[in-house]
Amino acid sequence: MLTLEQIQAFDRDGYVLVPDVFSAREIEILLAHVTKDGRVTKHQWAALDADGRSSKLSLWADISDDVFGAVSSSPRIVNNARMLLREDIYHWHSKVMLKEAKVGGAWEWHQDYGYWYGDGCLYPRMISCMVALDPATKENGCLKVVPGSHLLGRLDHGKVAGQVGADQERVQAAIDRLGLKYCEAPAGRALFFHGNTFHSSEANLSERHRRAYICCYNALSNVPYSKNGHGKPEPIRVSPDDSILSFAEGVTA
Ligand SMILES: O=C(O)CCC(=O)C(=O)O
Repeated sequence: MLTLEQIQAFDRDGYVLVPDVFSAREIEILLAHVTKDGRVTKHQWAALDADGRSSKLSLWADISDDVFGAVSSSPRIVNNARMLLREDIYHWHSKVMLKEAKVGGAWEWHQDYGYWYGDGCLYPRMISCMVALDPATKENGCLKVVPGSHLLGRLDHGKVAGQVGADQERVQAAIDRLGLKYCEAPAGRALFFHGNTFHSSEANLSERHRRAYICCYNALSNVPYSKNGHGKPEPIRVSPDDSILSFAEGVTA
């Protein structure tokens, strides 16, 4: 459960980093499922960054019956996301960001709502939770955010190399005024960020992977008017708190 200070930080900054949301054992189990052939391989694709590097991810919109569904419906994420948006939410999509050592590409500056606006969501009542699966540092391309940028409204987005990015002149002006923050995180830490928070990450030229699990939610009051949205607009049945541990079979400590 988030503290009042953490909720106030999210309201002010558009993001909050929450330590130890998942234990070392839970992360070990999740990573074992990320690396074995299955859902992550099946849904994988890549988008080229401005330097031509490949930014890989694997994305799906259902809350599956596997360990990934257990994370996306975890009370530690869902109840906190409900609290931060002050309303009930549904699962939009979840993804594994596979920023591999030495080759993992960058993600250009954008707002998630810059993408999801195009799906027909009228309000930016959307939130993401990024869970570090590997320690995320400046060197291996941790997420960068512009504190307070969620209050600037939605910027125009357009093509930046093989990705969709925000108006770069405005992003730079916002960084000049508001600064930026590298969200370094040990494995198991979660970063909740608002749908309008500017964020990006640099390429991973280091020797260490930077993988992360991101689950995204939309307010139930904000179902897209189009038929293009992600996920099913229905309340989430949260999983039991120990449910990740129930997928430990075959994962050696
Ligand atoms: O994984 C990253 O570094 C970027 C993730 C991101 O920007 C997103 O999912 O919207």
